[in-house]
Amino acid sequence: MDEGLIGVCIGERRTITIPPHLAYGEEGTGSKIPGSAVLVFDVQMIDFHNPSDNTEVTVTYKPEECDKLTKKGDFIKYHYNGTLLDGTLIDSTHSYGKTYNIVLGANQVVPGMEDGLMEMCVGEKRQLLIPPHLAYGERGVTDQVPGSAVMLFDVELVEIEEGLPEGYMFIWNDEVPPGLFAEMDKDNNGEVEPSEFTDYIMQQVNDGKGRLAPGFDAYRIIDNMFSNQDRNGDGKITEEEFKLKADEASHDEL
Ligand SMILES: [Ca+2]
Ligand SMILES: [Ca+2]
Repeated sequence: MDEGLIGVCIGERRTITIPPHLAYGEEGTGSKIPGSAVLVFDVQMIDFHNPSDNTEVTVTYKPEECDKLTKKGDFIKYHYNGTLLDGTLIDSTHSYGKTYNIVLGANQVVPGMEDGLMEMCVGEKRQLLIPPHLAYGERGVTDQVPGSAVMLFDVELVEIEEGLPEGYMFIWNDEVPPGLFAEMDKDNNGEVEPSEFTDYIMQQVNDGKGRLAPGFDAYRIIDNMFSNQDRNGDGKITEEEFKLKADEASHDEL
């Protein structure tokens, strides 16, 4: 059957005759196929795809000004309308009346969608033809997407919020303020408690002095930053711990 299907095109019908040594041999199989049987198949090719196929991107509208392009780590808002090749509607943001929002490159959508949304500018519209292995695979999605479905998405990029450099969850917009530890330790007890830490970081963000990675929960990021500084895990950061971490130049260092 493998050999009989090589070179067939979509829509084509073929009769494939398979001799026993390329089918079930002298033994046969089950109760229906006796030994040494010649098998004759009538086949019609409905559709096929190749695992090396990529997402096919067609730009359907490009704004005159199209300089700022999406990249990994950006928080983006977009509209989509997703159908099967025969036009069957799978899902559309327009039916919810709001955009779909993701961090690009964070595996929040199928790989083909992620590819199709890269290097796109606000206002741009594209049509994405996504092969099954970059969409919902051989299994599909129960009651929604059949197995091995090629997906067709119309997408429109609505907004980009620029992400941080890869690996960073917080960055300073300018120089790191001197006397940082003392500034964070509001009550001056020689330790930075979680609330002091959180207040300080949020203050920097609100004042435009620092930036958190967009599209993630701010308090979760700050919690992680705190744990990272609190070397011995006792729930507070001493000046000594703070210095040690700063020397290591970790990614979301202060
Ligand atoms: Ca304190
Ligand atoms: Ca500690």
